[in-house]
Amino acid sequence: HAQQRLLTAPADLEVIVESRDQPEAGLSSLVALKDDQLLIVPSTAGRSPPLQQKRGSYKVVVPSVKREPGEATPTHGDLGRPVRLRLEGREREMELSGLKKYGFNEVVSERISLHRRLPEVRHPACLAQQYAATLPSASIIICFHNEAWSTLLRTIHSVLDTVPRRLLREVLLVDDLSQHGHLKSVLSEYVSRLEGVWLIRSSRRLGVAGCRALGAARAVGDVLVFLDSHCECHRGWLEPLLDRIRTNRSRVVSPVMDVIDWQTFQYSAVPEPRRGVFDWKLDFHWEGLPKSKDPSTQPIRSPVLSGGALAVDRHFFQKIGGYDPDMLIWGVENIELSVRVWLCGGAMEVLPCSRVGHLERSHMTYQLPDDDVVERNKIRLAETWLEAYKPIFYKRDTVAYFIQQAESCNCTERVRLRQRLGCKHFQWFLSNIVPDLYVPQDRPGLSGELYNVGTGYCADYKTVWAPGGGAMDIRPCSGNGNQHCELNSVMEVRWGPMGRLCWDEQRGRVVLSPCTPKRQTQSSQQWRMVKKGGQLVHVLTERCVEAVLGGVSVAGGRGGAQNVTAADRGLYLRPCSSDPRQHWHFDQLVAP
Ligand code: LR7
Ligand code: MN
Repeated sequence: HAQQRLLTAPADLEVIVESRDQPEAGLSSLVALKDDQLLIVPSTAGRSPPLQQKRGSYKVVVPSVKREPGEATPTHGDLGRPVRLRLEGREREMELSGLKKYGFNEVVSERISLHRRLPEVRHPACLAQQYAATLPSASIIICFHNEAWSTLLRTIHSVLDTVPRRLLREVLLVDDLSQHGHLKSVLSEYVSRLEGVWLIRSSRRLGVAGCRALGAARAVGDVLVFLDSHCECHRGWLEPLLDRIRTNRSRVVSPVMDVIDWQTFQYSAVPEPRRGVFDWKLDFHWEGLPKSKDPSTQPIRSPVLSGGALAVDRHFFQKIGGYDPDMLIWGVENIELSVRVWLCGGAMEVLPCSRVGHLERSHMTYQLPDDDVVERNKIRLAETWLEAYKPIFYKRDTVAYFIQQAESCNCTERVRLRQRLGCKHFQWFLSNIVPDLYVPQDRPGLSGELYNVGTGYCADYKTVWAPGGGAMDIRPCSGNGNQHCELNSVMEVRWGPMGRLCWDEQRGRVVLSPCTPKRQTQSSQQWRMVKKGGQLVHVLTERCVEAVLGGVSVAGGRGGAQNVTAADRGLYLRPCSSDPRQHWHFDQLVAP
């Protein structure tokens, strides 16, 4: 505590300073040695640079910050405004190393108050909403692994600043075996001074699901609220969640997850309404919905919820099996929980009047123990819940398929849980919760990698995935499932893990466009396979698909040979011939 106390500083002392009258100095500040003084600069990274000086007495000086008369609160990042710093020298170095270490600008974060105000982003109608006088109490569970000091503390304080005392049973911080020095005794000491906040340490790296399960096991509140360790809660965020659960204990609800920018910490409201979905590679996406006539205060049913902020009745959560304890480190646990909630008697919703900001990092900062962590979690999800639909996933993610072949997943416990709870079948989820999700047919001989005999390459897509579509490409066969496609019974060639893109024709090229409903009349998205010659015929023009590699000369339609550059590489429609570059077959990568 910096209040004019003398500190005795041994070498390499870490000094943490808190100033009551100058919150903008940050909770911890860069402490530089100047003569016999420790100078506190309102900027830093939670730790002082190691002091080179010997043991001695130092006076702590908090530099005064120029302020308008009567201005009590700091201005950096206030109301979610972007903070742009032009740093030089040592501070610039700190900025760059922070970016690398955390995937966000830690120096900016250090300059922002732990109690900053957020902009009002709720629909005006939300402000008039009434909630029951008596609401269930909440246990807020915040798991962290090597989180930065300022973001973790801002998360905690934003909870304490926004949740009425009567609704807050406790805040449980769960340390998932962090190594960073500032998360050790310094944090314990800091937390011990916060009423209602408890720190639990795990002696094993548990990962997101395991860590949350540990917190849940200790919690005593009526409702569990899981929160990422770098969030900022908007005023009034908790009441809508608790009220919705109060009226039906099997509802699992989430705020709208707004975005905090990793460079400037700007708070931005995301477009609404949106819901969470997954594709056939079992990856999670947010998806915008058409604006409905309902007022923007109404809950939005969501097939899947992200894990960033999630509220669930404690008894209901435990009854349906908590989090799958065998989910590794990171990923998929949110999809698994969502599917389970829907199939075992609950519902998932986003509540537009509840908003929480989540800091989106530029990159993932922790090392996963091996490359296949997410794949293994997907296998657990598939083996436990997908039943007959499993092969659709494995065909699009052959890495997962071969892992499962080599060491079959031990999911019997979870399958038994599914049976004990009498959960519905996955087919029910498909037809009732995601009726608009395309279910591939994957017919033998008409699905798989599309191999071109003339080039020895496979049909591919220029970029990974864009909602609008684009030109088809021809590339070396990948074998990993990313090039999987199918010719289905309505003559479409469907592409992409969502199955929403279809082969189409545009100026003589094969392109992808969003699939359109097929009527009686012929569509430009219809294709036919000639089994004997292996040709793929565009029904509307009666032309054949020909693979064209860059830098070679190909036979042009009527005009003879023409030069093709790398940029022109792709699939073209040409008069049908016996050219091997018009010869295709579907290669199955995994057993049906
Ligand atoms: O080993 C670990 N142990 C942990 O305790 C790894 C992580 N964690 C903590 C971590 O400190 C953080 O608090 O778990 C939380 C989630 O990890 P993040 O923040 O590193 O990852 P993320 O933001 O990409 O997380 C998303 O995916 C995760 C998959 O496991 C979880 O479901 C997160 O809740 C989820 N976050 C969001 O969905 C935020 C909202 C996104 C939007 C919009
Ligand atoms: Mn996160």
